[in-house]
Amino acid sequence: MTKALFIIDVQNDFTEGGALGVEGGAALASNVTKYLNANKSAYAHVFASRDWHDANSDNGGHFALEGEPNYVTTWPVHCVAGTPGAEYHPALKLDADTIHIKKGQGVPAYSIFEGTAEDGSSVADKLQELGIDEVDVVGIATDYCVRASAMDAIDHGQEVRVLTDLVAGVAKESSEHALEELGHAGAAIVESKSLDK
Ligand code: VGL
Repeated sequence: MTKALFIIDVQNDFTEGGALGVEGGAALASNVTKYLNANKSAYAHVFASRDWHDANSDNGGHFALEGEPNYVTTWPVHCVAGTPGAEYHPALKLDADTIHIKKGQGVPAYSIFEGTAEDGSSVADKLQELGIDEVDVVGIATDYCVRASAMDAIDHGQEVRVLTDLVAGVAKESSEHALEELGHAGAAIVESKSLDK
C-alpha cells in the first residue's frame, strides 16, 4: 500500500483573523506540522492544496461581491492569488518535496481534485502515476473543502481516512454532518492519536 497525506487549504484566510477564518484554524496549522514531523515515514507523498481565486472577479459566483454572503454557496472575498490571505498559514511547515495544488482560479473549487499541480497535472493523474492507494485527509474546512476532497478521493478508489483532530469547520452542525456522510461513503473517521504509526 502507498499512502499520501492531503493537507487541505491551511491558508491565512481560513484561519483566525482571515477573511473566512474558522475557529481552531491556527492551532490546526501547528498541529498538522507536529503530526507530519512525527509521522513522515507513514506517507510516501504529501499533497497540500490552496484555494487560489482570481482578483477582480466573483469567481463564478463564489464571491458575494454585492450583498451578504450566505456562507454556504457564496462567501466573502478570500484567498485571492498572490495575496497574504492565500498563503499557507506560517505554522504549517512543509517539506520541499510537497506536491502543491492550486484550485479555484475563476471558479468555485472545493475539492483538491479540481486543482492542478505545478507541473500542470491533475490530482487524479498524480495519484495514479505515484501508485497511491490510500489517502489521509486533514485541513480546512471540514464541511466544505475537506468533505469534497475526501469524497472525491473515495470516488477515485482511494482508501480514505479523515483525521478528526486535524480538521476544522465553518459550522459545527454541518461539520458533524460532513463526517457522518464521509463515514457512510466508506471513509474511516479517526483521531490521528489512535493510528498505528
Ligand atoms: C472553503 C468556503 C469557501 C474551504 C473554500 O476551503 O473549505 N470554504 N471556499
